Amino acid sequence: MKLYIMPGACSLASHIALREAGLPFEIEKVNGEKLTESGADYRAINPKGYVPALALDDGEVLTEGAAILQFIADEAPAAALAPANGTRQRLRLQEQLNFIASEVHKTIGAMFAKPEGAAREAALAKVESRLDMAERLLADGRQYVMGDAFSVADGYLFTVLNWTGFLGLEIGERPALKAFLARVAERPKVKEALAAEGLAA
Ligand SMILES: N[C@@H](CCC(=O)N[C@@H](CS)C(=O)NCC(=O)O)C(=O)O
Repeated sequence: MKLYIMPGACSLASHIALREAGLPFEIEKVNGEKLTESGADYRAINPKGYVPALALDDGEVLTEGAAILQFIADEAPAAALAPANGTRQRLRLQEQLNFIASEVHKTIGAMFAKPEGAAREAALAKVESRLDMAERLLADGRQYVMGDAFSVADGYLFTVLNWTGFLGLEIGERPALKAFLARVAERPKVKEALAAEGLAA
C-alpha cells in the first residue's frame, strides 16, 4: 500500500492509523504543484487532486479520509482501531468520523485561507462552536472519541485540532480537548508519524 500525503495535512490521520495498525506501507509526498516526490502527476493517480489517497496492492486507489481510515482498521482487526462492521458502535464511529470531517476539519481548515474582516469573524465563530462540540463530546471523562479505547477517529481529531497551533488559534478553556491532545501526542505511533512528516506535536 502507498499513502499519498502532504506533511501535516489531514493525510496525517491515515498515516497514524497505518502505524497504529502495524500494516506495511509506503509514503509518498505530494507538493503544491500536484507532483509526487517521484515526479508523477498526482492528478493521474487521484483525479480529485487532494490528499489523502491510498493506493492498494491490487491497483485500486481509495480516497476520502473517513473511508481510508475504516479500510485500514478493517485490514488489521487485531489492532482494534474500529468497532466491527454492522454493529451499532461502527455506526457511532462513522457518526464521529463524519462530524470530524465535515464540522471540525473543514471549519478549522477554512482558516488557512486567511479570511479577513467579517468573514474572519464568522469563520472564527464557527471554529469556536465546533471546538465546543468536541469539548462536550470528551467532557464526560472518556479518554478517546469512542470511549476508553483509541480508534481511527482519534488520529483524525488530533490531526485537525493540531492545526490550531499552526494557525495561532487558541484551544482556550477546554480542558478535555487539551488533555485529549496531550494523550494522543504521547502515543508512540503518533510520535513516529509526526517525526516521519517532519513535525512536532
Ligand atoms: N474530502 C476529503 C478532503 C481532503 C482534504 O481537505 N485535503 C486537503 C489537505 S487536509 C488537501 O489536499 N488540500 C489541497 C487541495 O485541495 O488541493 C477527505 O475527507 O479526505
